[in-house]
Amino acid sequence: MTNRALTAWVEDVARHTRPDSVVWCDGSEVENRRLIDGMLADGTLLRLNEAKHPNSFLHRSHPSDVARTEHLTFICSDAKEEAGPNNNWMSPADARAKVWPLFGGAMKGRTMYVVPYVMGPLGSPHSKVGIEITDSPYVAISMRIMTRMGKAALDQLGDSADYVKGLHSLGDLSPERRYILHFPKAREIWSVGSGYGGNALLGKKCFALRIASVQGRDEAWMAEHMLIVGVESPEGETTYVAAAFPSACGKTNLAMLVPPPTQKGWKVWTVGDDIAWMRPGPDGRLRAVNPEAGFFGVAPGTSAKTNPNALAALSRNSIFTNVALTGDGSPWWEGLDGAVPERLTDWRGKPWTRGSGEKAAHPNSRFTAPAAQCPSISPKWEDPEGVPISAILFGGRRATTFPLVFQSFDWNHGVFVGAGTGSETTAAQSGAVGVVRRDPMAMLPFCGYDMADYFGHWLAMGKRIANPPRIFHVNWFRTGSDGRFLWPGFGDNLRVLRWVVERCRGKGEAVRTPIGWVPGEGGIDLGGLSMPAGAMRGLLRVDREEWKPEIADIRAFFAKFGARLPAEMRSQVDALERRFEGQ
Ligand code: GTP
Ligand code: SPV
Ligand code: MN
Repeated sequence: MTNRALTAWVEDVARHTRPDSVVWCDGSEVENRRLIDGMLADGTLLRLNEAKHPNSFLHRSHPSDVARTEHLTFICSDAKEEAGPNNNWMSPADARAKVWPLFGGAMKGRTMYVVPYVMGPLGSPHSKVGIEITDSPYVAISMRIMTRMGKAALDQLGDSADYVKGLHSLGDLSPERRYILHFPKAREIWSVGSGYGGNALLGKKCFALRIASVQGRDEAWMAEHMLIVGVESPEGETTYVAAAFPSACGKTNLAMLVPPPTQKGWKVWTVGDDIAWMRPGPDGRLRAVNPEAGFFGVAPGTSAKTNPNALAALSRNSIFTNVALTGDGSPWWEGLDGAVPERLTDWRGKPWTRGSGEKAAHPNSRFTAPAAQCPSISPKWEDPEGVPISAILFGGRRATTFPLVFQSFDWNHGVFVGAGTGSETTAAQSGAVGVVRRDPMAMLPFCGYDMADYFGHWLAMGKRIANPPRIFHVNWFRTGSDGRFLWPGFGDNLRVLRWVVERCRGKGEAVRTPIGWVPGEGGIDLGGLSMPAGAMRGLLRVDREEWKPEIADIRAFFAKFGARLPAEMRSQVDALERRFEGQ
């Protein structure tokens, strides 16, 4: 190691946090074994049934530490206005003064791991290096799955000072002393008091979205909460689609979609399931890479019926967090195939019986699995140039108002559609579940600066891309009067992707509505589906009465940004309202 600035920072942190020892992670198999053995010995990990789940482990996080905590997440830009009304803000000086003491002696009795990692394919012009210092071996082994971790990252970094510094300590795991801080100017992250997912695996939401969104703004690219898929037609033509849905709203599922048997010849290839880094390529198209190397996916609801590719991906070499455990040492969650076992150990480690009325797995329990193990992984998933994106989908969970799919009129209108997206909240963040909140581009919790400026960045990017992707909105979650989902979803979402692909190719039947282009009758292939009569009409309906309060809500949300909101966004709401009035 010849990177002096890096060693100096590590020494500085060690002097303050006082670990018993410091380990620089090389990412090797031997090192991984050693960390796992240590955690098996102290109970941080439990080995699963080796025959059924080779080299796989269960981790239970602290019961008060099971999801991202947005109210404890801060953007520490110099000025409050830079962070915007969408973020909590502390001045960098106040943040450092308040939180540095929490790291004081925090690693006493623990090992400090220095985890070098690359986000993006090794050596790709899209990729970036991060260093996470952590006292959690669970974080270290998770980073080995989720990123390109260890020696390769130090090699890529060399003596450069261009890396994102991440400092993480479990602290005492108290929510009272939990802070997730981002210093966009210093390209630095401090996280203390949590060992969970997006709070602790700093390469993911903290770097690849919050810090990277700022880098993207400064360097003319985009860091987005998006899956990336290739949709291959029977003729062998592959169209790449990126899609932004809020947390626990279907990205992993769409990324790994298995077409229904009636859709002969269609294939879907997984490039990424959570984050996309995108920049205009020399060919004038938007090129996207998946900065991650693994999936940190929602376990509940994952089954052979909904997502067989995820099940295959997590069949070995995987870590499970807060799932339930069967008598034979297998992971279990609500929605998994087969009969619900009579007895289980629940996510807290307590005995559970069927009929107890409680969930055995935490609703935000997750699997951590290597992307390379996914049967649908795209041959291009590590292409250093990225894949060319033809369509961007926005979406959310909406019981009403939003049709199954619609296409925007053009890029700027598409940006408005993304900016106006709302979704019912899920268990992926602490707080109430099922409440509609505006979640522009599924980035509300992840945009590292003022979202009004972020909308401006999107508008500006449209001008930089000679051949921009077409922009759509999808909603798999509209319900009928009985409260049930009208659309079968999952594999059948391919039918919607086909319409999207056709529209990108200048085909596909569509009807103009005030909100955009909606598939015409026969626009979506329903062959082999048995849907109740009228369901499709209900799914595609654009109802003026439903849209009135929606538009009012978008206006109220936009108003929070004051004069910073791009004028284009206001003209887009006005135009939408006028189109309804003109009906
Ligand atoms: P994060 O990892 O939190 O960013 O979430 P994600 O967007 O990857 O979410 P994921 O794909 O794991 O979806 C989680 C939830 O959405 C599960 O409860 C799924 O059952 C449900 N879901 C996904 N796709 C569909 C669909 O097409 N229809 C319906 N009804 N539910 C879906
Ligand atoms: C999300 O909440 O959007 C996730 C999980 O993908 S976490 O990594 O915890 O943010
Ligand atoms: Mn996510």
